[in-house]
Amino acid sequence: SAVNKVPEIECTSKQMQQAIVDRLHKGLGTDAEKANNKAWWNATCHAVNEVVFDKLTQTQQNHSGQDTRSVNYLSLEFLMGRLLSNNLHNLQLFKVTEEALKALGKDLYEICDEEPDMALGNGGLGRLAACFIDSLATLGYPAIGYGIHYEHGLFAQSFQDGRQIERPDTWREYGNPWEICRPESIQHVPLYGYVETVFDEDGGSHKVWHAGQKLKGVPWDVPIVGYGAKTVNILRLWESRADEAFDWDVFNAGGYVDAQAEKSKAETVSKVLYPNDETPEGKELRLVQQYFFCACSVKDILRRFKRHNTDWTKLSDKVAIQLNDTHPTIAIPELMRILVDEERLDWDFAWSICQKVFAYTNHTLLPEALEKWSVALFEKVLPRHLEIIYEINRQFMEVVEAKWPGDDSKKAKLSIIEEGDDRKVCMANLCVVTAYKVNGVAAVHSELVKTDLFPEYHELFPTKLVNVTNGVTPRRWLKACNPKLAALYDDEVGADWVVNLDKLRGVLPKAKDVALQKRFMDIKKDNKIELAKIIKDLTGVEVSADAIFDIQIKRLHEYKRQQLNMMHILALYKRLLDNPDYDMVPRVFIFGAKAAPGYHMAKQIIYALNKIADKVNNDERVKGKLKVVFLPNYRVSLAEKLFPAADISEQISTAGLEASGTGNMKFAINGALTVGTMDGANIEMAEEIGAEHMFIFGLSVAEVKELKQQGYNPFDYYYNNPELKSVLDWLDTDYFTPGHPGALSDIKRSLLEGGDEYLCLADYASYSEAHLKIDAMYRDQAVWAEKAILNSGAMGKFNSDRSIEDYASTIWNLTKHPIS
Ligand code: 26V
Repeated sequence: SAVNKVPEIECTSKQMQQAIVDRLHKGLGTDAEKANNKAWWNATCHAVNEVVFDKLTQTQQNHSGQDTRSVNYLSLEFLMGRLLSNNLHNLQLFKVTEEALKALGKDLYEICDEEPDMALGNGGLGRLAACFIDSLATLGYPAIGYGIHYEHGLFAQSFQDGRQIERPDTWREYGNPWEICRPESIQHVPLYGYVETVFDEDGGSHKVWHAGQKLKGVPWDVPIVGYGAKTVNILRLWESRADEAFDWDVFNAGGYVDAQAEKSKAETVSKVLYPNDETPEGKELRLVQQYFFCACSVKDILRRFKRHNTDWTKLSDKVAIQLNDTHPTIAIPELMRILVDEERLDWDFAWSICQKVFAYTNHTLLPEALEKWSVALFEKVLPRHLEIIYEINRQFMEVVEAKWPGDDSKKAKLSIIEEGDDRKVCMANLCVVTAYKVNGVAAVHSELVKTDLFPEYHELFPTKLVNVTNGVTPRRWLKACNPKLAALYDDEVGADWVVNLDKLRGVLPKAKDVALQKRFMDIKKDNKIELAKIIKDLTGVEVSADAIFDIQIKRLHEYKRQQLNMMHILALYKRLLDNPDYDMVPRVFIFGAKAAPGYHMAKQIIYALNKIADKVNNDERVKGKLKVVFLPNYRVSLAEKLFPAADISEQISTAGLEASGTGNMKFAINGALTVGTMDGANIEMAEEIGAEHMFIFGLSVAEVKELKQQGYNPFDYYYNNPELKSVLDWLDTDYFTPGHPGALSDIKRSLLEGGDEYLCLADYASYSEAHLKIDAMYRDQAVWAEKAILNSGAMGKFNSDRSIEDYASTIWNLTKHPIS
């Protein structure tokens, strides 16, 4: 697009040197002699901010001046990672800053490594939000991300005797140069208390919520720099504080100490990110967190609207609110409450507005992950919102009755309130009833949302459920993380692939070109050598860059099947022990994953993989053939080192369970070949790349359903596959945990007596075969190189700019407002 072509900012190396040294002196009170790398990082960030803030002001003035329609992306998670390298690339100042620092005796890559990750998310859902706001700014759309300013992001992980240890993440212990506090935009949030009905003089009545507690929401803004640096949007993160005004009474009554206790209670609300274990517990603090952030955001949205508007019919012209999963659902009754109780609009009018403002994205089909809150808890924390939900539901039940007269089972299924001993509020149902569009995140997932998750809703609202396939930003996930491959693409297809990833198709006709293949494979080798150094640093294990780097990085969950990968590793190990001449291309299996602290089986799988790694890596008999490494503390910044160095990408979820996946895309863009099931976005990747250029294996969604229907018995596979049996039996011995037989037995148990919910045994043979094909193909480096190029070059569809254009046209009805 024309928007992003010309480098905007003129800046010489001399000027950049001056700016950085200036920040060292005047901003940090130090100098080039004394400064450590952290100080250099800080100074560089502040130098960059001088440009960023300028563009930020321009963008905000422009959007506000034109009263543009904007999208408000509400998400409990934004997994931003580091910002310096990305901002430099998007400002097109990376090269000049690299030169400037070099002249000052500093290495920009080392300086970038000083930055703590902004880990305000768990995994796919949070990282998607981060890619989306990058794309929104790059494309010139008015957009604002709303989230929580967690003091502690996702826990830091280490291993002790192979077991996961969690420690608090301290990303902003010493401040963060990227955020700006905006006390002028503070919001106040009521909680608890009771509802009073006030009778009006005209004979009507309205409700007044008398809060039992109030919080203060302090916004921190992080500038989001679009590529080409025309548009700089903001990510607004809310931090909770005690509301002094509210607690003044306690204070005045001489309760100074009590007031301090109240204060720290209020601050716990934004203290820590909940680790996702796909089984939301009905924790009061989590509900308060959700409401706190939604209340602040909705009020902020309305404040901006009211700057230019008095006519409420215009709200849906100016505002779209995207709910990232059900976590921000409480924004719906909150908007209703403000419109009805505070603005005193008529219910039906307010409801019609709500139905035009909210859209909802579903990110998982796992039934245990669908949020439900107990009515009793709701009544205590948000009494007025519960009343509003009841009224929404009462009216909706009339719609259901009209469609299916007398059908109580339909009503039970569709009701926002789940009846029973412990009545529950079903957040997903509230979303689907209200939202004007509901989307899944890959084609197959969106179909399953229609057929399996919400079939009755789909019948009732046949145009509501749609698909928007996920994507990832090529700025971070190719240009910044893989500079050598990026430079090759600049040469081959022109530098604007960065804003038009379809351009990569230009390399497809040349996939057999020997010179191109050599450059491509040399780059991969360089990246593997770099990763090998990191592996040595982090684990002490030496790996050879001549081996196949086979990588599985994602949250640890049974449906993602790290245990299937593990079974195959054990089989290879066994083959090598049984037959020292067993012919295989050397392989390094690399894992990175955090387990939710309360998820026992996930933690066992980490433990098992670490124990197996210990044994394998120290076994002289398999030296040079097999290595296994589990990298501690997998996070965005580590991912940036892993994707560029991968030969094989493991995408092996049970078909039907991985909504999309986005790591799969990052691997392929960087030239890894996928071994994967027909699940999530793998299916669409196969359409783009050609399934023959991937290693597809395992049961399809339909076959999974059929097998489960006819009654799946893992023992059938266990007894019929001697290798599989011996691998599982190995887990019962103390071979990997000397002196502790049975330490790994519960993994075996869950795969056999436990019923193997995720069909690892059913897919094992097919998976093992796929790996034989990988081994055979890798021996022909020309064929491998060709396939790698065909994979990378065909990934145009999976950039988040395309996803955002899909949202903008099919859901948000948004227009670009490029800043000139
Ligand atoms: C659930 C919970 C429950 C309790 C507390 C915190 C928490 C946080 C997140 C979740 C649900 C996470 C769902 C999720 O991450 N889905 C992933 O979304 C990706 C982006 O669409 C997609 O690529 C992955 O396939 C999907 O698993």
